Amino acid sequence: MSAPRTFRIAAIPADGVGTEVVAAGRAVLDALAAGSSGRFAFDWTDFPWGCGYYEKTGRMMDEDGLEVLQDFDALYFGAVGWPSVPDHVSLWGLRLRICQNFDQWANVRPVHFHPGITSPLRKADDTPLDWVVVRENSEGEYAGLGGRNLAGRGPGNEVALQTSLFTEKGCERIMRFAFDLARERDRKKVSSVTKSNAQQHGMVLWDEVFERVAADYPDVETESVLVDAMSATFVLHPEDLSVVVASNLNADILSDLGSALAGSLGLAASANLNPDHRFPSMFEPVHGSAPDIAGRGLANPIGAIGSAALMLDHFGLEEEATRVRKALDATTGSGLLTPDVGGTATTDQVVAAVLDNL
Ligand code: GGG
Repeated sequence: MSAPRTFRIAAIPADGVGTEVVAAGRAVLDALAAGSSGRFAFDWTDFPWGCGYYEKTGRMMDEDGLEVLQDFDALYFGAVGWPSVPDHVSLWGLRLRICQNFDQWANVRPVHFHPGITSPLRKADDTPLDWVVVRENSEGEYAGLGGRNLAGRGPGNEVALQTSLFTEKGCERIMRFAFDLARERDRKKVSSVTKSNAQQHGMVLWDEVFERVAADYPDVETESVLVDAMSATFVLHPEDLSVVVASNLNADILSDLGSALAGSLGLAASANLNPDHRFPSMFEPVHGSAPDIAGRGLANPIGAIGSAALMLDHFGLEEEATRVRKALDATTGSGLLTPDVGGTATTDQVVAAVLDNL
């Protein structure tokens, strides 16, 4: 038997339902490790960062937090945001700070349709629907460039500038990532999404790079679609989709649309990857902190558990990842659902069922 592998994971539940869903994913991972006959283990360290921490310290995370996180094999994140802290302060102070500092430039967001969950998209012939949004996660509209209060303008005349940054290297690496992913899927197709008719600098560069990269993947079908048209395709022809690659903002919006169409934002998993493996990658549900249901035991843990499955893939534990996904499908298929997807089950009941189905 080869030596057991211990994966060091930093748990950052952050705000609201983040605490409940990170605990859920952790229970599933710990159950797998307990049943692995010592093949692998998870060594967890908790970080109490987030809006509560900000209220006490004026910071969303410790000053040396990035240095500390650097030594982990992966980061498991909950959700950021709380009404007491402006959203741009909490987002930039924690989630984006981690993603950008660890160059987690590929954000993979599968849109998966679970059995037993009603979706407006299910076709009469039950065509299987399954696609992945690949979000450029390091630049674009989230470059953080711009400013306010330009000189010489008084109250009522303030001007704000928010600049997008598109680099040829940034575009190329996310596109190659999307093409490589498409090659692993049954449907070998990449849809590139921009608004390049209106955004005539950065997004035209994006289109040009896409065309150049596509030439290296003649076996993969391609299309370039404007984001408004792609939103309609998500609703009207989802069976045409396989891998959808888009800039930071467009992909964020499209992936929320995808998960809502699959039944709920609470279902969507994601991986913020540093594919170069120089820094830790971060796994988190797509959803936010949901202050309206936080602390009530009603959060849907499926997105967070699905994100834990993506972490298992990242660790090379693909068999275990598949077991988790099957357990999730078996759970939803049995009708045990949280209120966001039409059921009455609590978070804990869903977690118990997933553990039973493992
Ligand atoms: N778990 C994801 C999360 O906490 N999202 C909070 C949020 O507001 N995200 C905006 C973004 O990432 O663009």
